Amino acid sequence: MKEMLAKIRENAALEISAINIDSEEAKNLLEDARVKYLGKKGELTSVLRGMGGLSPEMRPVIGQVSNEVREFIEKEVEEKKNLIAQRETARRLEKEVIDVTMPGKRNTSGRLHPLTQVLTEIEDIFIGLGFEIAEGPEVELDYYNFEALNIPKNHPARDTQDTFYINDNIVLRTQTSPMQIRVMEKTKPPIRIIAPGRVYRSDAVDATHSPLFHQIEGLVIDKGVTMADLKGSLELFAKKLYGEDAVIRFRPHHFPFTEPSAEVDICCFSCGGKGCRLCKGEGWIEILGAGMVHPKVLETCGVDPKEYSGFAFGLGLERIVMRRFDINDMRLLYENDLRFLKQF
Ligand code: 2NL
Repeated sequence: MKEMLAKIRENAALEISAINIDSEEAKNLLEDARVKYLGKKGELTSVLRGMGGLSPEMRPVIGQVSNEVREFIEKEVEEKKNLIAQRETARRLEKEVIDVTMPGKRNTSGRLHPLTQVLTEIEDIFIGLGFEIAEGPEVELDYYNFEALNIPKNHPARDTQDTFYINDNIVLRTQTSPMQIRVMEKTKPPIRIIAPGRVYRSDAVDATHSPLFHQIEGLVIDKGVTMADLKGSLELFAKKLYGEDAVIRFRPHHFPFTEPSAEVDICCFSCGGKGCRLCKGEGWIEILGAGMVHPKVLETCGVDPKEYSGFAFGLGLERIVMRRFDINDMRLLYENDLRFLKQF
């Protein structure tokens, strides 16, 4: 039995020392060896099982030898384990060496889309005037998009040529006014809001048209609001957006939801009114439509026109952005080509 134990000791020592600590499997091989010699079903255990047949004098002797062999193998395993761990650490450190002379990775920062830049600027101007921002559904009831705005059934805007219909009662909103109607319905004046967002028209895509574009509408309702408040507010807005020298004019116009209505032009900031390519020789550039909210619209929304009056306006974001950055094709604003967007 002593010889068997000596053989186990020798084999274990050989097997463990033969494990190549550089190899990927070193850890597994070592564990296999440990189980093979020291495990519950291992060689040492099976020798000890045979001790029943020994004479009482021999038992303690063999017991002691087998303990020594066990301790020896355990020590071998432990030492090999440490070697493998050391080697692993060394390998990792080698791999993770940082070459401080290498050029660094540049952190490129993004930026806001030109539409978002100008929208934020416009929102800030109106927030400064005490307006709140109202946002709402892009899929709207025909009622909010047309009916409540005094747009009659035969109005060209209601044609399927111009409007995307989901069904007879539901459309993709063609302006953000439906949001203003919703606010008027449930808010007691005074009301001061702007309603920015996506709107939809059934237009073919070209350099100046897109079936999806952005509009910002404003609405003010209070006691004693007049056309003078409308003019003053829009003049201030124009000066904030285009600079203190900005000059605007009001031209009579017609909208079903305002009375009186006007279109508002800014004196061409490129030629100063003489006429140039930007203003197409006109000297003036149209920037928005506006007017005093039609009494019928107020009534429909539960606001008493004898007690309250208000003004409203609407402007197209794309046109303002295109003129601001001299962009000649609207499609560029939606294609998300970074080579284009990086310029702004
Ligand atoms: C334009 C003209 C305008 C309005 C929008 C409005 C909204 C309500 C009541 C009355 Cl709830 N009016 N909005 C008023 C005048 C003009 O937009 O040319 N937009 C691009």
